[in-house]
Amino acid sequence: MQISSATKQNTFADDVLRGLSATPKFLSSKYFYDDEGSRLFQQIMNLPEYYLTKAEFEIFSNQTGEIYESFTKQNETFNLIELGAGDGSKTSLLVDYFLKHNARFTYVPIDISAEALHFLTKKFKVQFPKLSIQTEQGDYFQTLKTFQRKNDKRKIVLFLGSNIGNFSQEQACNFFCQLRAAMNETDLLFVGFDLQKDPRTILRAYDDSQGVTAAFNLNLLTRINRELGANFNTQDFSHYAGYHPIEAAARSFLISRKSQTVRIESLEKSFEFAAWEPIFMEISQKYNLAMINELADASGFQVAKNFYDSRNFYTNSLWKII
Ligand code: AVJ
Repeated sequence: MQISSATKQNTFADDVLRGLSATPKFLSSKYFYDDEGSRLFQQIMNLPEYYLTKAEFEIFSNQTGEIYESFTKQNETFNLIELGAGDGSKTSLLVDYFLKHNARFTYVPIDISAEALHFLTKKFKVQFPKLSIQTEQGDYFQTLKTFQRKNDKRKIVLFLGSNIGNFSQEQACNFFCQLRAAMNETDLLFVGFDLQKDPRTILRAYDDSQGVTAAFNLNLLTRINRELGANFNTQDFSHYAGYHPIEAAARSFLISRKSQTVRIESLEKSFEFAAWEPIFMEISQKYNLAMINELADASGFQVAKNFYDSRNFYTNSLWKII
């Protein structure tokens, strides 16, 4: 997933410099997804502890018909737009059902990564030879606005996988306000939210027993080594995850196991780490219904319907414009 804005984009080097110069230090989770990071995230989605993907998949499998009916009543033509489509495995459940019910729509995946779009198109062309598909590469909001100008059909916008969790609540509000500005009166937004639940269940999802999440976090240091010429020794950092039940936020950190200096050649700078100093890596915000309603309201939307998995771990929330 990419956090993007309509204004000028910071580079990886800018963001690493800013984060490692700050107190406390931080790095952005949007940089987790290089090739190795994307592979590790696939592995996370298959972990027994990582319930999010399974819950959303359950909703899409068991309530496909209800979802379809809530999207369109009169079989009018629409664009099914997906922000940050990934491998499209959940969306393919919808697409399959829609095609079998003669829905008239074009699937429009939007992503920053041309490679991800290429991969997805190839897969969908084989799986769904009859599907009308139009990829749009670029920043979400910019791309949506341009799309809106050249296409007047109704838009149903998907933002799945609890990707919204990587934003603070304030960032999430800004994100939805910008989305709102690129949408019309009858358009719909379908968002995946991870819900509050037993804190132990949440913590296990971000601190798995096989250490895949640890490797996922540490991989960002390896990426900095490779792309910015740094000399992080990943053995000298350890992954630490926590869940704060009042803020309803899971957070992950890399902790410096000793006092050390790391050189980053392309920044022409060295960074000091005190023993046990943390780098804040990622937030995964959890929601309850009041928070979802408030967020919708604050960004110009209204919740039309929530779809839940059988354990009420997760919701796909359908929003209309107010
Ligand atoms: C892709 C943002 C939904 O926060 O649950 C998984 C990323 N990080 N394990 C999440 C992630 C650690 C994931 N999202």
